[in-house]
Parts: sequence; structure tokens; C-alpha cells
Amino acid sequence: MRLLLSGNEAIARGAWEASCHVASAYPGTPSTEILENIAFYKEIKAEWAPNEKVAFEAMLGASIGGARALVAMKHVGLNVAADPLMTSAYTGVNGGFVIISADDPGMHSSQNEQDNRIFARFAKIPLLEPSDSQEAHDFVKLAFEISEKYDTPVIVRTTTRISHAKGIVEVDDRKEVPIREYRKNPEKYTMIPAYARRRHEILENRLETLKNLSNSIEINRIEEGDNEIGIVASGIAYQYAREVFPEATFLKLGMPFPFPDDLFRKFSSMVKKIYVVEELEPFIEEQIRILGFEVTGKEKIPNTGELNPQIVRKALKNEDLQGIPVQKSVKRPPAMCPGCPHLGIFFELKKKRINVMGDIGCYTLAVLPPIESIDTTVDMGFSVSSVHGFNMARGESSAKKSVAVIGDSTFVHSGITGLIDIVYNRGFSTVIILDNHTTAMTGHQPHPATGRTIRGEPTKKLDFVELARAIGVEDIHVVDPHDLKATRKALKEALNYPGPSVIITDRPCVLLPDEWKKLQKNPKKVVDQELCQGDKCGNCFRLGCPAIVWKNGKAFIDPLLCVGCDLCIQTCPFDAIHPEDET
Ligand SMILES: Cc1ncc(C[n+]2csc(CCOP(=O)(O)OP(=O)(O)O)c2C)c(N)n1
Repeated sequence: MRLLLSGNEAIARGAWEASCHVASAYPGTPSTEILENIAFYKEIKAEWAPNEKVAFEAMLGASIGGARALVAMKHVGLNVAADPLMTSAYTGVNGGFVIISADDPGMHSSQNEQDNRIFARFAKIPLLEPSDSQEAHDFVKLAFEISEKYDTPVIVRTTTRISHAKGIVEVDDRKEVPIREYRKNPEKYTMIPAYARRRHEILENRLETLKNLSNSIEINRIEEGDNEIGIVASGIAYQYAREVFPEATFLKLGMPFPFPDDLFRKFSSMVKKIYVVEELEPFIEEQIRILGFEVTGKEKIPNTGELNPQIVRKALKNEDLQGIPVQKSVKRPPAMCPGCPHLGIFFELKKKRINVMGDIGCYTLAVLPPIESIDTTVDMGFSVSSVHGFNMARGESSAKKSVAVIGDSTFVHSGITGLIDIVYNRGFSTVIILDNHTTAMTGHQPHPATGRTIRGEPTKKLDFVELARAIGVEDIHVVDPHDLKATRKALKEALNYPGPSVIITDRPCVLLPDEWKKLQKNPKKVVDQELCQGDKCGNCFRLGCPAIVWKNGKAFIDPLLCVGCDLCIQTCPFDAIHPEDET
């Protein structure tokens, strides 16, 4: 049977066919849909984990327990899971263990564009790199086989174009593989130094064996063309290079690590000039140079951003882009949604000129005009830990004008330990948890504080107030961020409190179906053009609600965008905004 599948859907299907028993992930673009799709297969136990390290460890545990296990994450997620990743190469597996790393060259939705192929070499774990949906499907199945045969985790690395583009996939049925027997084996699974030293040797030997596999496996192959130009490529870069050099001889690498040295030597003897076409780092190029070969690679091909056929053509054929149609789309900068519950708190923070240590989520958009009230964003959890450091640097008085803002999902992911640090080290910082009851940024996935599982079943709900109390926070405020007066009051009290404070802004995301339905019952808001002071005031505009626009020098609320909340009414000092049915 053939299906039209995105790379992520194809990975889910491949995992199901390969008798994957358990899967876990933390959402992150471009990987999110892998677990969302796996959750449709009832034979696979699927879970959202609080973060990638937990997801990784749970799946390594499942593998040790004999199950075929898959963990998926975006590229930066593998940084969070790097600790178990490195040592999982030592322990090896029992049931097959597949790690999906979905990278994001071009940073469509990420804070950096690191090339996670390097993690494979760093951890000494075999790496598979699909070039389309069919390969995404096939390589996941292959990865389970390799994992069990060679007793190793296997990384399957995709990039945004592979994850999200759709292609025809020849699919199969699930072939059930039983859960393997578990035998106690501390010398394999308990990495005290005495055992780990031995395991390190086993790992090095395993790499040699895997090199042989890489030289002979069908997914590393020479595709013969003319002998003028030979191109080495993997992943999506292979497709771009194929389009630009249809006549060339290719070394197509589905398994770029361990590198197939002998296969490369054979390929190099067949062609006069060699190009390496790869996105981001010179990962393949360096392995070739180590063998002593001269190739053309990163001195011509950019090591930042995504590639495309035009860039490859320009770099290697020096052909101008003129005459080649380049698809252009209108740029639409991201913005917070009309009525977003995050708007209220940022309005107040901006008014008070507070230093805001930011985090990652929809609310990061508060860095942009007209809100402009986020000072920093680095990684998930950074806000909470860094506000403590910031206040250490600037002294106790800094705590009266500095806060951390962090979304509910991000707080569960990696904000909790930062808060423990503040309390433990007698800090005095204020942490604002923006609780919109969902992981909005990545498409509304549930998390432990929503009380729902990935399949929507009810479960225990993590209670932020109880949690903060258990950590030792004594000053805790829960406010509705659509109530600006209450928000202002909580902020004032927390900033003046001589110790750690937590404010929880509690209001569901406007795009959650129940909340959306509720808001639809409210009347839209309108601006009385006579009362509005326009440019002389501009207060409502500073809210950053996209429904509020300028028209003829006055504020105007776009009725198609207004969701009917009454945030803007509270910002107007001239009572110029009111519900439409009061006109
Ligand atoms: C280590 C890591 N994992 C995943 C992501 C992707 N990601 C960015 S923010 C975010 C969570 C956003 O949810 P929340 O904190 O609740 O804020 P909201 O978007 O709902 O406002 C996720 C999953 C990431 N950037 N880094």
C-alpha cells in the first residue's frame, strides 16, 4: 500500500511496523508530530515526558527491559538528553533503541541551528540520515534492526524539510516482535568506573564493526553517472545536489557515521573532482579530509542556514540566480494572538520598566515591538536560573525590578530546579509562571500540569501552588492576567517581598477549544473615535494585541481579529473602548 506521508508521519508508521512497543518525547519543532502520530497506534505505549532527558531515560529503561523503544526530540532537546545519550553508547541496549533528532537548519522555530550529526560522532553511536519520507520510514525500521544486532542505540537525524515535506511512501504491516527477556547484567548496565572501562573498549570495537557495516550497507551507495564530478551528500542536501547535477556520480550516504572509508576510496577512484554538499557543519567533509583526500565543500557552500538548489547551483556552478525562478512569499512576522493571556502581564512589566529574564514559548514574542519587554532568551529554563544569577550580580535591590517569566510547560521541563536553587541559596527573585494550561507554542500538547495524557485521558495534575510551597516559596500569588489591576497588585507585592516569590498567571490559551467557545459569547470591543486621543496616548497599542491597529491617527479594533476579551478596555485612560453592543 502507498500513502502520502510527511517525514514525521513516515517515522511513526515505520516505528509501528517495526513493532516499536513504547515511545516518548517532549514536543519541539520540527519533531512534534512524530509522537502525535505514534499515539494513534494503539499497539505502542506513547507518552509526553516532562523533558527530553526524562523521555530518553524512560526509553533507555524500556529498552533495557526488553522493549523496542523510540525517543524523539528537536535538536536542542538532545542537549538536554546529552548526559544519558553519552553513556547509553556504553551500556548498549536490549530491545532496539532508536533516537530521533529533528534538526532545524535555518531556524524556522529554534534558538540555534546546531548540527546534531556531530552528536553521533561524539557519542560514537551510528547515524542514519533519510533524504525523503520513504527513507524516513525505511530507516527507522532499519535502525531497530541495527540497534539489536549491534547492541547500540541508533540516531536517526532528520531536518525540517524532511520532517514536514510530504512524499509517497510504500508501507507495510506491523510485524510483531516479542519483548525480549531481561537478564540482570550489572557489568553491562551499571556504569561504575571498573565496568565502564571495559564497556568503553567494547564500544570502540563495536565502532569498527559498524564501519564494516557502513561500507557494505545498501543505503550507502555509489550512483554512477559521468566521471567529471563526484558528489558526496546525505539527507535533504542529496536532493538539492541531484537537482543541480543530474548527470554526476553520487556517493549517497544514508549512514554517514561511522564513515564508509573503503566505499569512499572506491568512489574517489571513479571521479575527477569531488564536491561535498551538506547543510551546516562540514561533517562528511572532515571525515574525508582525515582520510587524506582533497574535496570542495565548505569553502564554497555556506555553513549557516538551509541550502536549496539555487544556493548549491550558485556555489558550485557559479551560475547566477537570474533566470531561475525563486519562489518568494510575503513575510509575516510572528505575533501574539489577539486576547492572548500573556499580554496583560507584559503590559504591566513594560510600564514598570522591569528587567525580564525570558524563556522559550509563545511569550518570547514579547521581545518584539510594540511590547518589547523581554531582556534575554537562551534555552528552556534559563529565565529562572538566570534571574537568580542576575540578582546575585546586581544586588538585593535588583530583585525589586527584575523577574523571570516562564511558560507552564517550560517550567515543568526545566524551571523547577532553578526555583529550588533560588530558595536553597536564600535568593530573593520573583518567578512568574505563565500558566495558559497548555504547550501552546508547539501546537497545544498536554503536559503534567494540564491533568491530561497524550491521548487525552485524565491523570494526576501537577499543582504549581503546592509545588512552589513544597520547594519552600512562601510568597505565592495566583492571578488572572486579564485582570490588570490584580496583576499589577501581585507584581508590586512580589517585587517588594523580601524573599523568593512566585506569581502564577492563570488563564487558558485563547486557542484552546473550550476557551475559544467561551470568548465567542462575549461582545467584540470598539473604539469611540471621538474619545480616543490617538497618537497622544497610544496606551492600548502598547498592549501588543494584533486586533488593535491605527486608522486615521486613532486606535481601531479589527472586528475580525477581536476575540471579545476586555483587556484593552482596562488600558484606556479615556474610557474610549467599550463592548460593541453598548454603542
Ligand atoms: C530543549 C527544548 N525542547 C523543546 C523546545 C521547543 N519548545 C520551545 S518552547 C516550548 C514550550 C512552550 O510551552 P509553554 O512554556 O507552556 O509556553 P506557551 O508557548 O504555552 O506560552 C517548547 C516545547 C525547545 N526550544 N527546547
